[in-house]
Amino acid sequence: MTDLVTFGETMLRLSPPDGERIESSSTLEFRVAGAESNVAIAAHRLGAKAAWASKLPDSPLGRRVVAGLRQFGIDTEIAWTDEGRQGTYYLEHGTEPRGTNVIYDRADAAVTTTEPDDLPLGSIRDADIFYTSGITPALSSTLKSTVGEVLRDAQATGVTTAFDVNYRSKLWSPTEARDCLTDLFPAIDVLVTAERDARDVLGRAGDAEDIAHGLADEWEFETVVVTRGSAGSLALHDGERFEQSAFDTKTVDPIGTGDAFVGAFLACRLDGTDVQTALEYGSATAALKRTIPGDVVVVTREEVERVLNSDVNEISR
Ligand code: KDG
Repeated sequence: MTDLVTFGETMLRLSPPDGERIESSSTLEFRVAGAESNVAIAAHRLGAKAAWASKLPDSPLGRRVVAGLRQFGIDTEIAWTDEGRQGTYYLEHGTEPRGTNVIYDRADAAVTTTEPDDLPLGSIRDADIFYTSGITPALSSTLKSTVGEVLRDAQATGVTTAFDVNYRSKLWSPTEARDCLTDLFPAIDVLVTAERDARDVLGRAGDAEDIAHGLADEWEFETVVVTRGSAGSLALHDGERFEQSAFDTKTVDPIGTGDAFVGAFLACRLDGTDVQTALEYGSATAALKRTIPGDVVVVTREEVERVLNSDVNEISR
């Protein structure tokens, strides 16, 4: 049995060397990257048995995605298709004062046509946690309804459903996102949201604690986690409040920090670890992610524990 099954799109990430422009670089580094597979990998690195499910084109590009993920030890459950393409994104790393530039080339990707029957519903029903994020329903109207159906089915069969708002402004507007996500909320047990998304997309006001209480009261989530970047994180679980600061880190590549946090948090919850400790592992894993190029947190549990047991600064204390 798999502890955690995640579902979403994983793309090929192409990026010029640090400092170089996409327009002029003659080399592009090639990696695989997607929020939900990033979460599966982070959870696996912390000890969970994790699988990622999706629909991919039966082509060298689709097979490259699977090969790129399997090297990290997760299982993949794929609906292969001859229709649709492999989504790609281009990433130009930011150098002050030039910001990071993300260009998506993911329209008509094979994943956008995923119906519930394309997914491994048996594995999802057998899992302890099913996870997806707000990126997935943003990709197509088919995915909006598939995500809702699969979340409801998983929850009805006793699986804990976990979801990160993960708002991406290049995919949809805040209003479109809010309307879609609030339809999904009744089918979600564990909600993760960046404080910024809670304000700008979900229309919440107040501090992180007000946000967590407001969401938990309105939608009856079992757990709400509000992430606050360098200000740390706050969780409300069954009415009890937990807080954790962020760890100081040298940032080499920030992409995937939130996914590393969520994957580690879920891995801890899967093995029965309490919420406070799960936040600590999430925070340390997120800090380590920022030191690693690529979207994926390639660490061991021992390395995470070394951060937890060291005197690395917790920057918001
Ligand atoms: O959370 C990191 C993701 O944003 C990145 O891996 C790419 O999945 C991705 C997306 O849709 O932006």
